Amino acid sequence: MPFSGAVSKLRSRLSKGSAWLTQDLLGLRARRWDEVALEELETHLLTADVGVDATEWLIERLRNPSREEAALEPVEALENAIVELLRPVEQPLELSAPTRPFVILVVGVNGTGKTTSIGKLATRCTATGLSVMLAAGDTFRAAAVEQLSIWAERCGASLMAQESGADPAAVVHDALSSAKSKGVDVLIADTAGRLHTASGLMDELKKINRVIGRFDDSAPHETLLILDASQGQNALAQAQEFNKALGVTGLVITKLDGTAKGGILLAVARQLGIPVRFLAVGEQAEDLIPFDAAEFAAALLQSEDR
Ligand SMILES: Nc1nc2c(ncn2[C@@H]2O[C@H](COP(=O)(O)OP(=O)(O)OP(=O)(O)O)[C@@H](O)[C@H]2O)c(=O)[nH]1
Ligand SMILES: [Mg+2]
Repeated sequence: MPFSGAVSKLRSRLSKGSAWLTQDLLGLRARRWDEVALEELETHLLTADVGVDATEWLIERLRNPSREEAALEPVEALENAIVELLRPVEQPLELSAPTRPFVILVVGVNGTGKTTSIGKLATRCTATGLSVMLAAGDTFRAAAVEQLSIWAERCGASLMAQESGADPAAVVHDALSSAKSKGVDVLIADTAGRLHTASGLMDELKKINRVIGRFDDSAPHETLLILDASQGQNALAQAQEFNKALGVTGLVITKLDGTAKGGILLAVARQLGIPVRFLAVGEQAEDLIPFDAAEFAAALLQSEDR
C-alpha cells in the first residue's frame, strides 16, 4: 500500500518541524487546566497561528468541561477539544460528479505548492485506476509546464499545454474538450500563482471558472486552494479572498513538515469552515495525506495511538 502509515508519517514529520503543541505543552503535561495553565495555553496557541477565534473557543471548552471531560488528563482534554474543533472540516474529496470528467481547479498564491500537490493528487488518482488529465493553466512561467509534465509522465496522466503566454482560460477549455472526448475521469487544472490582493489576476481566475462552467454547469466540481502552513495567519487572509472570488470548496495545507506551527488548521476550521481535503508533509508523491481530525490532533500532541 503506497499510502499506508499516514499517521506515523504525519507524526514524525510534524515533530521534525518541532510540533508546536508538543514542545510548548511539555511543561503543562502534569497539571490541571486551572486559570494559570489556561492563560499559559492561550499564549502558546496565539503564537502558534491558532488565531483569536479558535483560541478563545478552545480555552472556553477547557474551562467548562463536561463531567466526562473533567475526568480526563489535561492533554487528553485538549486533544478532544481540538478534534471537536476540526471535525467539521474533515470532509474527504469524493471524486463523484454527475458528468465526466471530474474537474478540479487548483489555485493559490505563488509557491504554496500547487503544482506539486497536483502531481501528488494525480498520482493518487491514477494509482486507483482513474484516468487523469492535467491542464497546464500556468502559462506565465515557462518551467511550470515542464514541472507538470514530469509528474504526468511519472504517474501516467496525460497533459494538455500550450505555448507560454497563452490565455490560461483557453488552455483549460481545450483540455476540457479533449478530456470529455476521451472519457477522462479526472481533469486537474494548474494555474499560475497570484497574490490574493491582485484583483486583475483574480479576475483571470474568474474567467477560467466561467469557461469551465460553460462547458459543464456542474463544474468545476472542486475549487482547491493550496495554502502554505508556514505562512501562518496570512494563509487565512488568502483563503478569505480566494473564497470571496471563486467559492473555494476544498483546501490543501502544505509544508507541514517545515517550520510551520500547524495551528493554522485550527484557525481555518474555526473561521472559514472550508473542508480540508489533504495535508502535505513533503515533496514526494506519497507525502499527501487525506485530512483526518483525530490523526492530526494526535500527531500534534504526540499522543499514543488509540
Ligand atoms: N517541504 C515541502 N515542500 C513542498 C511541499 N509542497 C511543495 N513543496 C515545495 O515547494 C516549492 C514550490 O512548490 P510548487 O508546487 O512549485 O508551488 P506552486 O504553488 O505551484 O508555485 P507557483 O506555480 O510558482 O506559484 C517546491 O520546491 C516544492 O517542492 C511540502 O508539503 N513540503
Ligand atoms: Mg506551480
